[in-house]
Amino acid sequence: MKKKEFPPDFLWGGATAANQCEGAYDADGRGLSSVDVVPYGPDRMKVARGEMRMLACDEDHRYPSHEAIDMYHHYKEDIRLFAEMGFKCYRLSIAWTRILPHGDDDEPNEAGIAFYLSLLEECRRYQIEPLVTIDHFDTPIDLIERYGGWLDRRMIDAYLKYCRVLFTRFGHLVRYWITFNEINMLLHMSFMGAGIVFSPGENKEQVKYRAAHHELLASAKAVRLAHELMPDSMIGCMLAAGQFYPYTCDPKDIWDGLEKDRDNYFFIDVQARGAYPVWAWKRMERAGVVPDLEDGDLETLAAGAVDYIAFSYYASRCTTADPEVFAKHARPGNAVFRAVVNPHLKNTEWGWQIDPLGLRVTANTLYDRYQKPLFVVENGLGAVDRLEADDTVHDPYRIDYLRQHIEALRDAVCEDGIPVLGYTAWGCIDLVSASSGEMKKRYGMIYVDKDDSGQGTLRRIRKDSFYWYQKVIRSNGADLD
Ligand code: BGP
Repeated sequence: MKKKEFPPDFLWGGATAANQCEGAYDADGRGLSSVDVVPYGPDRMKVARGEMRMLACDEDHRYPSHEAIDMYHHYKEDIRLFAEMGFKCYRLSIAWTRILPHGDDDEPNEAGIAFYLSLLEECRRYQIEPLVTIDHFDTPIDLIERYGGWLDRRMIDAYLKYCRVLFTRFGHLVRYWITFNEINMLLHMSFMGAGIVFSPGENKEQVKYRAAHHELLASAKAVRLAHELMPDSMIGCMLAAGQFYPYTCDPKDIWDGLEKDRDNYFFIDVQARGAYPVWAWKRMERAGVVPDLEDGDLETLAAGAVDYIAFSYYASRCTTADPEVFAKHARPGNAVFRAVVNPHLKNTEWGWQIDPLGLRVTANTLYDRYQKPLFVVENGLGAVDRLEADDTVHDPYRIDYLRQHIEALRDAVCEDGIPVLGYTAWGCIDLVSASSGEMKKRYGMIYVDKDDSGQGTLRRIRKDSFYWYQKVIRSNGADLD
């Protein structure tokens, strides 16, 4: 490989999730899912974290997933635009309840199958490699009502039933799969990540680690099933990555950073190596939260190691062991990850810290730890854009962010030799924000005319970043100007 060049088969593209873009939440037999009842507004985080029970929609709330950007009816136009940008890869997720409306139906919903077949064929028509997330913050409401979400072991069989349908019906069109989106989010947004609603007085940590054990078993079984039914497939895990930096060089801060990183690596250690790391078991024992092991569980995990490590990267994180320093410098707002502000970095409008070099740090750490190929499946800048009267959107801030991160990734690939399969920019078309439910937090290179109150024509408009990314892909990452 020549210096500073991405590999020739590098998979450039973009990423979305069904619930944040498809809309049509009750069309053609689709069942209700966890993400459909997470509302816009002040209750959103409470529901997403599992602190407020909402298993049906009510009149007092608005639910952004119901229409989103209506990709269900616009996918041909959207994929044509992705192809125009030069995408080699499109990461999407399948909505579980479009396929199995109750989560574990004996017969799949053929209308749902037909929709995804058509969408995937459309990708293939433009030589776009689809990358499918099997479960992107998506637990069928019926299963939550019957089982209480992933806390219950029976979720594993339901998930496997769903996987079997996906692999048998779409396996000829899809080579790359991810078992769970950002599996470590289960610890932070337990309803989004695992369909869990906490009861008063419940030991939350115990519930989370039990649910985690079930998702890890399900992931391992899905890997085996994928390899059995689709021998050429590549099936990966995925984490919300971003290294914790110590606030100072005080050894206590270093240890604190290591411990916080372990919260996230915990999942990937199991999925990549096929076993719980020693410290994890000790830690769960000390906290009294060891999951229930059944015969064969450890063998299942051992036999289900993933083929590659996918991750999202938006920012690094910063931490301190000193409670006073923490209180003084804590990140403001309702941040998903508790952290302190890193004084060396700038912030986005939503207070996410911008750290391109952190992507190189994170990629190196992940490869050192697992020695499996990596895939950057989310990265991008959420920002407010303005649609000009002449139908243009000038977003130099987004181009800057992406340029710096792609440069850092290029260093990881070219200078450090890290094998990276591809890069899919998050929310390549504007969509609903997962954490805030807003439309105005836009990531796209394609603008969608819709606002936070749900108004707009849903028209698609190319932003400046559209043409910039087109050039990046055409030059295989050599031209980032
Ligand atoms: C990740 C999720 C995505 C996505 C992204 C951006 O956590 O996998 O679904 O939305 O973050 O986050 P947000 O939409 O909250 O800005």
